[in-house]
Amino acid sequence: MKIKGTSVLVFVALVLPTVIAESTQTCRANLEAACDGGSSDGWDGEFFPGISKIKYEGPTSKNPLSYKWYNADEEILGKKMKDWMRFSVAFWHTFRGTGADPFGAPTKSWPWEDGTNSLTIAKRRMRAHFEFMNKLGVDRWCFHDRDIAPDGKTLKETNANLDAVVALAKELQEGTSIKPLWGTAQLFLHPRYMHGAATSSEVAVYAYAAAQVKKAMEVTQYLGGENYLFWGGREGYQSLLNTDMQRELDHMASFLQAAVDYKKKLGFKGNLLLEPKPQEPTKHQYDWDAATTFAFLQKHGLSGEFKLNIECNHATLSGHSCPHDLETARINGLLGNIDANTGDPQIGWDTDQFLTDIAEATLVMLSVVRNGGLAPGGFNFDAKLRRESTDVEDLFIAHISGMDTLARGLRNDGSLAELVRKRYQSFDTEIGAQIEAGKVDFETLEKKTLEWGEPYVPSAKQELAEMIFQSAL
Ligand code: XUL
Ligand code: CO
Repeated sequence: MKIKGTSVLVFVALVLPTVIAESTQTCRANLEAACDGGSSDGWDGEFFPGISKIKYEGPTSKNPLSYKWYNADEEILGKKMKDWMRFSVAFWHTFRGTGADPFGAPTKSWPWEDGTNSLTIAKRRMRAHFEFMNKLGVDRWCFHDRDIAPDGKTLKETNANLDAVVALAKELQEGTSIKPLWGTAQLFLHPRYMHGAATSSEVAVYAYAAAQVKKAMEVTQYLGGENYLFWGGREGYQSLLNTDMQRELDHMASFLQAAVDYKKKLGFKGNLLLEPKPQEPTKHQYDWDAATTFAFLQKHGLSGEFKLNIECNHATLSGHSCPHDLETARINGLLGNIDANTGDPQIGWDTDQFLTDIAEATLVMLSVVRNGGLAPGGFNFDAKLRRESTDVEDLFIAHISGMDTLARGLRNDGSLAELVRKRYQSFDTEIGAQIEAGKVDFETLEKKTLEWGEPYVPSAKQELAEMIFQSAL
């Protein structure tokens, strides 16, 4: 194995002795050298020929392969747009999405794929991913362990596969500002996780999941990942009849506590993130929404150790709006990351579409600005092309459109601060301040009411609020 720089070698030797398997040869980015144990990954030249680096051309541009609103280095509200946004490509959708659905076969046949899940193609795919990020001008990416490297016959073999692809990713990152926004372990695809991972009825599955998370945390740190994520896709139930809910939730808390402990052992500085979703694939997922997840963290003494990754389509599945869950997370000090996507108002499942609604983006950005940004989190495009979109350039267009929509949201001032301030001004009084400080008892309030008589109740001015908001778009 080849890693440049002695400090990296010393670091790996001291802190992560088992992260990278020995003697795994990595493919060079330029593919001149043979790789994959002696044979090249068989792809020469560019993966996206004819598409050059995407540039900012301004709102009047008609070029679909240009940014109209996202101007990375432009300052808005005291920060560069790229620092507000911290955009990330989701490896699983962009490079593993096939267009298959429960009724239909894959529709996408990207030229670099050969229909296998081999290590050779995993490496070739990783090189395509880096060319994509470089051309898009996005320097963060998110991955599941199993997206980027194939399962082996044993955990050891699987880890060795992962090490081989991670070594290539590390090499491709070198000399760039690219790094993972977060990594995660895929604890939902394999049949062993059918009853859950941390909440499985089987202790050996709990242990397997722990081993998988341990490794995923290590490689995330090794790649310079800024956060580590848990999405509990199968942590929930299909039927309460056969479920010991209390026991499962306690197991989940023990699992997350062990992750906190291991993070500290690793010296991993990023945030641990939990991603709420109400259901799908389970009937009920324990991390239902931001409020439920917050209550779980508090009950189990885990608050302060985790932030939330709010996904817009998950928020709407839980019966909220995306801005509702963002604000719930924010006011509780938990807003750590956003999985930027949207659902379809007529479809009741997680369609993971790129967000193109400017009003929604304006409200999303309002929460982000109020939060002072998302760092070390960012916006991960947990979004995929429609099944019917099958051109390679569609991958670019989808991301550009999602990025421009959020950039436009940042440029809009959707804040109705003055209107909201006025609405609550009756509390900007001596008695109001005492109430807010929790110092007024019922007897005092009864006395006040007898003195004041029937209260004056003004208009909420909702239509005015809507009018002002619309004119900001
Ligand atoms: C599933 C989902 C996941 C997580 C990562 O709905 O959002 O892709 O973001 O496991
Ligand atoms: Co997500």
